[in-house]
Amino acid sequence: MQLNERLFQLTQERYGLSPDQCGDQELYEALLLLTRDMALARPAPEGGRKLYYFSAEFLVGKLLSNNLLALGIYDQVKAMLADLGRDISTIESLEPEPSLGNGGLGRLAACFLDSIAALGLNGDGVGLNYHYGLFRQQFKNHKQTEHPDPWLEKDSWLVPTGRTFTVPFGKGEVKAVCYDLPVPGAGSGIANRLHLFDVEEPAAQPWVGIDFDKGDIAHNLTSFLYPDDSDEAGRLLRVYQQYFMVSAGAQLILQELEERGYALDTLSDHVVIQINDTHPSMVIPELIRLLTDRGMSVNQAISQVSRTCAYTNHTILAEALEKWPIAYLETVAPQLVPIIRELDRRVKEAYPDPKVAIIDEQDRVHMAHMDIHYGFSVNGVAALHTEILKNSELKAFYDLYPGKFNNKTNGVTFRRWLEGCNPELTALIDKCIGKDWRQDTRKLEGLMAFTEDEKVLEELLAIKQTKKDQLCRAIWHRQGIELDPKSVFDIQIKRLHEYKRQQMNALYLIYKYLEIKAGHLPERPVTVIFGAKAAPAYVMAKHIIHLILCLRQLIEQDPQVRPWLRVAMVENYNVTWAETLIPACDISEQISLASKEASGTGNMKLMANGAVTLGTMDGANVEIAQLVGEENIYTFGTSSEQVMDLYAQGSYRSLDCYHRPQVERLVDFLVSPELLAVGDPASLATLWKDMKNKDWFMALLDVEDYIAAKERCIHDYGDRTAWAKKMLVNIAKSGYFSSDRTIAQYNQDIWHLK
Ligand code: 26Q
Repeated sequence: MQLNERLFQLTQERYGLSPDQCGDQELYEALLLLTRDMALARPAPEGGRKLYYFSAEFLVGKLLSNNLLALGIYDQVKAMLADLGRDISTIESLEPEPSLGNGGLGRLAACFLDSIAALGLNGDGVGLNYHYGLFRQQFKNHKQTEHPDPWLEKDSWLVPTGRTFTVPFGKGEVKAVCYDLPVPGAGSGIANRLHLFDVEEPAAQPWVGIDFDKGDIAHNLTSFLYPDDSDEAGRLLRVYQQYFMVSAGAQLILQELEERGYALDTLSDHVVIQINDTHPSMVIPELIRLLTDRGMSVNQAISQVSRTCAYTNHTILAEALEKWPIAYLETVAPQLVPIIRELDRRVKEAYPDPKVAIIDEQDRVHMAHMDIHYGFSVNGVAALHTEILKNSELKAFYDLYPGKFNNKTNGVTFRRWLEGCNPELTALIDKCIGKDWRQDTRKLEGLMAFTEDEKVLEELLAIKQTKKDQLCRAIWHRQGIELDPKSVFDIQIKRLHEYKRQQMNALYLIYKYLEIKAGHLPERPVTVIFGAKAAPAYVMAKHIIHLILCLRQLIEQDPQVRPWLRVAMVENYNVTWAETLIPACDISEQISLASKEASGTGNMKLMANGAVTLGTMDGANVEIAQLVGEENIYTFGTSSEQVMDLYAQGSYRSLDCYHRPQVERLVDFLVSPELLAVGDPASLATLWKDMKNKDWFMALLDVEDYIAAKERCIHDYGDRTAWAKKMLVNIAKSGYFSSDRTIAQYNQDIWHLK
């Protein structure tokens, strides 16, 4: 059936209207169903081993245009809508964004599903269907407030599968219901699935302060995505969620194994499980439990599971490494405790070093340790990160199992992060080098032939201007903030965390403000744009948001400063915002304290859209620098080795840095009369004291170097041809960071799917 016939049929059935009589909302709903059914009708990949990608987060973003592109019908649908006098982007804007993730790790899982399907590989996602995704952020009185985000609508991408599993908790059973979201692969003709588990009867009115008796869990388990990567509250709920996800997921795996006609003792020949950070680590003891329940010996079950599970580490921040008190597990899943104790006993027998124990002296279970001992692969997410794991954080394990450790530098899907969000740039690339780069993004290197082509460089600058104009309109439309599209756009978009050092960027704003007030006008106007959510309980992160919003007001209300320096913070930064911000960026801020950012993936998306990186030698920035060469990136700051030495020796003294004359005046501005007049004195004073006396992530150590590098960057922007060349080199070299490459490497080295 033709697409327009199918659309006609759908709108008739649902609303008794023809498409041209429909409103935008009806058209959106009909298109959603049309697209979903086409994706569902695609076959699964054939045979071979099957991957299950277990993740507590899948930050998929809006799916309509993504899926239309994957199905190869985007242009057709766009034209069909145009014939009806409708604009596809208006229709797309009606889709709610499923915010089933916090940040990098969740978005990576979504890019991976996209690439697995595009490569035609047999791999499904396993996660949870949170009814409220990450909170919606608002700003009130220059402070973040959090609001529930009920993203689920009657019609959505999720389809009921009829599959249910019983999950046994300490306080009784809860039924897990499996919903599937189809994941069509671009160019591969197949579709995989994202399996999202839910409780049978979700609470209509979710409880916020949950008391963990059985009734609450049965109704509230999937109510909220745990929005926190910092605090201790809600930890027990987190463990319930994790066990629910892995138990249902493990049962699904064994059911599918049986359906495919394979015996249990061939599990590792037919299945591989990738554990996305430690949130799904309980899948190891759970699978051992399920296998032994089905009659397998303990030894054989351990051996099968150990050859099936592989673990990815995403962080070395101590506070993010999960260690659950065994008492929590006794409450949530007592049946796992003897299994974990046995796994720990075997480890202690073989390796007496307490550093590698699963259960420590304080009776806490180290999830990562379990993954490393009882998985066959351990990978970091960028070259530097993996080296740090091997030589420092996980050295004791690397000494035991050197063969298990491997690097898989992250990547992003260029279908969403270039073709989808930047059709203008895509068209220019196609015009220069043809369309083959879609299949192999390393072919973008072909753009290197155009670095002296003035016409191409001019077109590139014009496209950047178009995207900046579009961003200005979006910020005006959504927040009533007017920006100067001709200024330099300096953008920092990522979760708010002290190690990412948004506070150092704020110190730059203070520097610039004071310079302008002193009559030293900059060479050109600069706009600094932030997008960031702070975990609700992460107090210092909220103080930093407050500081940025106060600086914005101060600068905005000053007619002397405003023409030269503008600040904006987008409200509720999410995937959809990123799609507008990334193509419009001139300077990409990647300024984490070296050694702390495992990889970063925003850095890759920004580079592919022609932004020039201003960054530390951290995470994947190191690989970006290697690829583009020093003329095409601005690096600064203390090296990761030096930073790790400072921590090891406990020798960083923020006060010493504070007393440098240039630094002191910037930090003290936090408690200046000007700023206190617009902000909350207590909040500003707390941040001031912390920066001066603690500064755990060493913003003051690098701030002078940072300011100098940023000033160089803004100066160099003035030579438009030279800058356009830097942009083009960045785009040309970005192909390495496609998640298609990352996934091909996972498959080659770890999964062996086909
Ligand atoms: C841990 C314990 C208790 C509660 C929550 C958590 C928790 C939740 C989320 C710990 C970590 C996260 C998220 C981590 C994350 O997003 N890491 C990022 O992963 C990206 C993909 O690999 C990297 O690019 C980033 O560098 C890394 O910060």
